[in-house]
Amino acid sequence: MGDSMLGAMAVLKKNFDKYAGTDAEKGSMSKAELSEMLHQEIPGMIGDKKQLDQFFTALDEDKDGTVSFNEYIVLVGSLMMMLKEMFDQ
Ligand SMILES: [Ca+2]
Repeated sequence: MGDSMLGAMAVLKKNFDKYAGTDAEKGSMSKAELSEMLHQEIPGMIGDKKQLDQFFTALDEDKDGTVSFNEYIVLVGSLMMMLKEMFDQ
């Protein structure tokens, strides 16, 4: 699928599965998994635990204590808007 939009979406899904799958709850990301993903995939974005807590709370829209795939997609959309300048270059 390479550089197609479908390929990019497959990468995002694979990325979610990779981090969501590290504990027993494989369909969603715990705070630890989200932290790991952000540190690995977007180094420097999260500074400290307080920032992570705020970020996690903002993402966990249904307040069930985990980030589902739907909530993750919202995160990706937000990141794309935040980092738009980077992609424009
Ligand atoms: Ca949730």
